[in-house]
Amino acid sequence: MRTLYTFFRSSTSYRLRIALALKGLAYEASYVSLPKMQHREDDFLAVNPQGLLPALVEPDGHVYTQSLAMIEYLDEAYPEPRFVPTDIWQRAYVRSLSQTIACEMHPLNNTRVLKYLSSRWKLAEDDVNEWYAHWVSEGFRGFEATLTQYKLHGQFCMGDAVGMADICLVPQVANARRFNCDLSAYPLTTAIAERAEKLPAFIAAAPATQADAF
Ligand SMILES: N[C@@H](CCC(=O)N[C@@H](CS)C(=O)NCC(=O)O)C(=O)O
Repeated sequence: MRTLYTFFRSSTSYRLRIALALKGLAYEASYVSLPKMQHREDDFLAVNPQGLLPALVEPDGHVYTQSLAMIEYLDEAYPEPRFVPTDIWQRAYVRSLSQTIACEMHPLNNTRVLKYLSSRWKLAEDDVNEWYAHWVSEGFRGFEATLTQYKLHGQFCMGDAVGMADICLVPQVANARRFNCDLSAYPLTTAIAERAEKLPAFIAAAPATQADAF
């Protein structure tokens, strides 16, 4: 059996829960609490020395870390349904959209960055929230503009098949909503996210449906 190390509110874990559900791959969840700092305890560091969620241990014992690398691994090992298209231009486009979220937005707004702003730089909660909203709007401005300009979207980010960009998008939109960000300037982006989050795999992966949710 494979094991996914996950925390319900971790958006990168959410990406992997969606990916596994879309591929129909069963897993045992091993819950690692970020607020309790369990991701920095020896038991978890023995699995992922980076001390970051998620981590996936496959039945052959191999450990996978870094969500985009994990999603692409799953796509190569279990090709149907595809997360990245076979066409190389479309594949680069899907990777680009995915990285807009995974590299331009998430790293600036993850837990350790927000905590550092308040602990080291003494930012008040409102200022931390403003920081968060600023990078959400920067990221989604670029995401929306890319969708608008290239017009490769259909029901989802790339045509009508759900894929890696949607897997990254839905957790980021959910997080932005949790921080009360105004997303009204990104109608294409939010419409795609709202369509995707209604799919059974996305519902099964949603934070509120996880056993460790509180
Ligand atoms: N680039 C990594 C980011 C992993 C990451 O930052 N995960 C968060 C949870 S969403 C985490 O473990 N945070 C712990 C912390 O910030 O201390 C990925 O895509 O997997």
